[in-house]
Amino acid sequence: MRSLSLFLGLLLVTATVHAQTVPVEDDYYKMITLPIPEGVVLEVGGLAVMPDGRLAVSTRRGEVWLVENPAMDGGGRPHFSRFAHGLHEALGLAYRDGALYTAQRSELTRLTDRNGDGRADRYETVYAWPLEGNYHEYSYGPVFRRDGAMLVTLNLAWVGYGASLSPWRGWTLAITPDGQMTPVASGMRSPAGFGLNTDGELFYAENQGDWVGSGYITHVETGDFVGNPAGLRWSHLPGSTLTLKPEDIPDTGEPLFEVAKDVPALKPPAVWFPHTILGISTSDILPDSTRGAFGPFAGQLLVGDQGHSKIARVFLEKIDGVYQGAAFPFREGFASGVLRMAWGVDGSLYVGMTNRGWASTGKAPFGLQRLVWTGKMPFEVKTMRAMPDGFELEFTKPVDRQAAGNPAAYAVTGFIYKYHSTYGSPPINQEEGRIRGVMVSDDGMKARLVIDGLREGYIHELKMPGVRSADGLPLLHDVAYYTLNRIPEGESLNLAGMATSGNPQRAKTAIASATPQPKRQTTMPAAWTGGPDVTVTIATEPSLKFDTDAIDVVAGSRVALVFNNDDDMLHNLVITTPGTEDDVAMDALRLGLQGHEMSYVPDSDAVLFHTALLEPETAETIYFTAPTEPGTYTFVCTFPGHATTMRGTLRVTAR
Ligand SMILES: [Cu+2]
Repeated sequence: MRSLSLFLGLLLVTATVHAQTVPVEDDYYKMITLPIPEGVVLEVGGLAVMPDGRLAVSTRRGEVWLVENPAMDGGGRPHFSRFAHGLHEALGLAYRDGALYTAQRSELTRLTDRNGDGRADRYETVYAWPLEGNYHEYSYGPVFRRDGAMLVTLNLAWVGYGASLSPWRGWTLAITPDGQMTPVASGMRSPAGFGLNTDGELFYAENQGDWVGSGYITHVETGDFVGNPAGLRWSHLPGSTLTLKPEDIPDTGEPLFEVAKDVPALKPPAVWFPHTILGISTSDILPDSTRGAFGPFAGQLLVGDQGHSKIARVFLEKIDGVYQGAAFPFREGFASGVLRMAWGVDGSLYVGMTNRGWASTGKAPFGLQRLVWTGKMPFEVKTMRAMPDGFELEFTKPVDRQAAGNPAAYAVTGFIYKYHSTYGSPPINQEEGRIRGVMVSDDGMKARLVIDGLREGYIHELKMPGVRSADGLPLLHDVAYYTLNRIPEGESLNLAGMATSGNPQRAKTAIASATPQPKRQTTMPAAWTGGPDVTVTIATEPSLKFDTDAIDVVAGSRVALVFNNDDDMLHNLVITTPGTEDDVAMDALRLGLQGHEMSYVPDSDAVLFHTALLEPETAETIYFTAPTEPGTYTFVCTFPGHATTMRGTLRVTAR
């Protein structure tokens, strides 16, 4: 009886907490939207805060705007004035000594206002590079290095795969203010974001694609090769810091850290961002240099994501001279695709956005927002450090020692991605680790986990659903992804006196893989001796769209549907029962680590028919008998983030 009332009491507490008091990100970090004057297309490519607090914004459309009073102090509105125009896709901006510097497609440019009228009257080429003209040849930067040189990164072209069509595409370059260029490193595919950490070390953010299984950030040093071989075709040029050739890179699908054992110049990522979970397109990297003005994460990195309109947080540490660390969710819900971040003079964060004609979960085509810490302390894992036999978590607030000391409060899974010329990768080699024990510090600020089954080179997902703060709250984000490049040497913890897991089951369990998918028939059924009644072809269009809004088929007819993915990213095509397409898309998003291998098709009665998840420039034909019930069905791409724009109607008409 007592246990029943205790149980009911717990239920009540849980219900109350859920109804009223479970905090959300917005309780700690407020988003403030800056009003942009009508007619200004502020597709943000670069942000720079001037010493006087004005915010300079460069745009994909080739303009530079100066924003006075961006913090809207005293309730005043920001004032926008145009500083420069006519630039070719200005995807970065930096301020130094009275000048603004921006990377255009083909050059690094210095903009100065000599007569002080608030408009640039001098556009100077600092250094120019060749350009082939492919749409995907973005140029980013600059970021000032501590020695005063400016860093610029050059995107690969896209010709059905990443290609370096002109010298130094796929490289990071260092350029001095007087125009001396030195190549730094190669292997970049789509290096939209890069920045220095608080120690002045360079990190760049990569986007999933060919040779890139998932997004990541990599520590970049002179002479590094960071993954995509296309840029290596220029390694013979004078000044190259590499001797590797594209053909030196084996295309086996082995994980990158394994290949790096045979290719010493190949640098594994410092921290991976699991695709569709922590984002789909990593962008800017900005260290928290606010010394506490922005909250408890001083010194850590913020990393933007364009497609998911959000920002992740990264704790880095160095083991045996190698960077590694944990990525955590931080703040989602921005108005458009997050591309750039910059600190305001008051320690708030300006976030510059564009969806670049692609799409993002934030629906606006562009925007400018400011993120302000409310001063309230979120309950978060502040740091996560590798230990010889597990991890040490440090919290922002004291934990409930009993809850956080229970091994069942945690779950750990290791996995990694393939390294190959194919676009993207599913998570592979998944294995659960076993939490052998947990020791919580006396002050409740730290938990030491002893774990069986940690693997060097692997990403470790740590879920912490059972952890509670001393005042009863769940973690604001109860998951972390730690990239374990090195397991530190040292003494393992003595488990005596620790809470240990009572379940001595298998230390390593391969997770069940691919479920059968009978709703996808890719060969014509033998019974269709006369062939299909109708063959329909649907292709893709840029900006996350199908090229077909609606198709008509007769109820019960035999349909061959050709889905031709001629886009530059992964897509599927899923036909759903009427009115369920949004639920199916949401279920696909929740598949998490299992999503890729399931082609982002949830196991649901609402899914009628579907294709596989198709690589760029591939096609698949599926065969199905149209529903016998006339009506309006929807076809949709359920790859996370695509469903809002990538959908059409299947009209089934009566026979
Ligand atoms: Cu799609």
